[in-house]
Amino acid sequence: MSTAKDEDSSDLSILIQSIATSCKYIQNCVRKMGLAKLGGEANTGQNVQGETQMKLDVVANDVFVGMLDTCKRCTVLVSEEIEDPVYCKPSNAGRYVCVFDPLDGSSNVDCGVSVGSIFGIYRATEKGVARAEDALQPGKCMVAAGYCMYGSYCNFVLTIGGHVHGFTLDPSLGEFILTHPKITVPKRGSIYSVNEGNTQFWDEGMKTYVERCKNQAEPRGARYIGSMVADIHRTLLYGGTFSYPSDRKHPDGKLRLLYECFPMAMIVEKAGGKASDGCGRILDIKPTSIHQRQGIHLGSVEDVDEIEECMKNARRAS
Ligand code: P6P
Repeated sequence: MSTAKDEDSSDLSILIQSIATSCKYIQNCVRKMGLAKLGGEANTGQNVQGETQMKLDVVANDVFVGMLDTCKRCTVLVSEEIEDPVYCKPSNAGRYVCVFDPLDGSSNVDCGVSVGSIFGIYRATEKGVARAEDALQPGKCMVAAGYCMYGSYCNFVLTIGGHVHGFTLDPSLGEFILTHPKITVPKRGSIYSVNEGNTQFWDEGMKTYVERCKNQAEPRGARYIGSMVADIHRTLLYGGTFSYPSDRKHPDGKLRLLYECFPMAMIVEKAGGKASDGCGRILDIKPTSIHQRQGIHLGSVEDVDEIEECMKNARRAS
């Protein structure tokens, strides 16, 4: 006889499979974009973020919403592309909340830069009952998180609370194959990743950290792709740091807390790394709105510790 725990894990497995299937469809669209005339802007104006929607943003969002509603395992969906939460109809309502950015970095897609889908999964407080507040749980309450990078290879990276594993899509089989078991972030890295075009807007602590990276005996390598999934995937595998700090131009940061920062923070932490807002743990934050933005630093523990030290010293000196 199946127990409640068995049903829970079965439902989570079905939900994750639905996400993986959505990612397979999206990667196929990304690969064929130029040929299928899926490039360029969607002519739908700006999305809730005030960003111009690309055709692939609309396709990716429709695929995620359609798959996650019909898989009958969710109560509430939050998408970067949709202003309000989507409440699954009672006949489809399950036991999970899924938050996602269906195609992050899409402004890069026309020039062939790697992009990706990001998702996080929470348990609903009551099976089958859609509640808005269930989408505003702290990141540490997530039961699973992951992303799919559409790059030189298509990699589905996932944690369900234990290790972080990476699965590479075999196009000939149409299946994700385990290629990166138990991904572990090096304790220290030799790369820093931040948009230095914003230097004039940073606080002193961030300026100090980047100067340290440049002026040490063996200078760190600067790498910035401008597509969060690609920058995080590199940081996860090679170590170092990725930062999008809050600054005078982005007082609350640019990246969205719920479906960008939280999932990436869970993945990096479960891989032995660290995710900070500059002084505290990202996953401890309790969101107040579904599209709120957040400054973030994540990657190798010792490197993120160094960023926090620079921030603390700057606050003391001010
Ligand atoms: P900037 C892409 O638009 C995105 O949301 C993330 O994928 C990426 O890390 C960030 O914005 C890049 O922002 O201001 O450096 O171009």
